Amino acid sequence: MDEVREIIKKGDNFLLTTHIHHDGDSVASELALALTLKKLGKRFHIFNNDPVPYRYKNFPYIELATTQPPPFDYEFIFVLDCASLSRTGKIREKINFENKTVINIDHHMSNERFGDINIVQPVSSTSEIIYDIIKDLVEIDRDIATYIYMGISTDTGGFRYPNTTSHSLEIASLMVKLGADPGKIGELVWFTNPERRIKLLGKVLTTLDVRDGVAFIHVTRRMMEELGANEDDTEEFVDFPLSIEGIKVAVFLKERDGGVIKASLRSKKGVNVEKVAREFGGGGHKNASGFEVNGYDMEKLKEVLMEKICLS
Ligand SMILES: [Mn+2]
Repeated sequence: MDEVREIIKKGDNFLLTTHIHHDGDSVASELALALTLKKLGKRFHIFNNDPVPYRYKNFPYIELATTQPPPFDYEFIFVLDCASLSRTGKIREKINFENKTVINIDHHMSNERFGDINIVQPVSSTSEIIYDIIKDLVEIDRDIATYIYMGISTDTGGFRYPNTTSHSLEIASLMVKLGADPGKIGELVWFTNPERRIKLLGKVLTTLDVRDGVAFIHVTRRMMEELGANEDDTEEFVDFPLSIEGIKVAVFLKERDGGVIKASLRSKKGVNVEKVAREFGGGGHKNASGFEVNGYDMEKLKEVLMEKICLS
């Protein structure tokens, strides 16, 4: 960590990126680091595969998270909240890694340690690690505090998931003291849904299929097209099947273009779904993982998953 702090102090050209299909923590860790670099008067640029999802659109300085290549040459590349370089999507092909120092900061234990410097810790969120890095570098203002709080609160499902620790809560508390507003952040993230999202949720919940402690839901391209919805609109849908009493694993299958199915897995009661995702070339955490496959229909994939999910 000291090494990264030295780089931030001494360096001047930083490129920041994160994983495809952002979530709160990926946006928050990028912006918290970017606003720190801004305070220090450094040159930086955020270059992402995807635009920022609607639910983060009213956060401060969110326009800094671009899908445009950097306008200057950079020396250091921060890859945040990203277990492998392929998870950056097209960014991996669009940026020049030659003679650059790659700094990999993540909390996924499946992380491939692809950086020149790797900071991989089993904490709630990448935002939590970013806090530990920047806390002595700058005075944390309200905007930075807002992002750190948002990243921790989204990756812990509003401080409800087992990855919530006293350290995450301590940082969250400190961020509130420094100006983060839990009610306002909660409203922006969880109570600013577009109508189409709730209509889509209604359709998706009709697909609920419970088999021996495993609950499946799915969404098809057609269901999304009918409502003008996109995949961002399905974020956290998987929490609904997981909320059923007695369910140990919830699986959300999303049909993507070209016959690809994206699977999101969540578990309770100590069941390890990271192992299952890894068998399909994916990854994540013990309680939350995901993967993509080609060549399966929903039914076949459910059957194969039932075999692989070991409810010990
Ligand atoms: Mn994360």
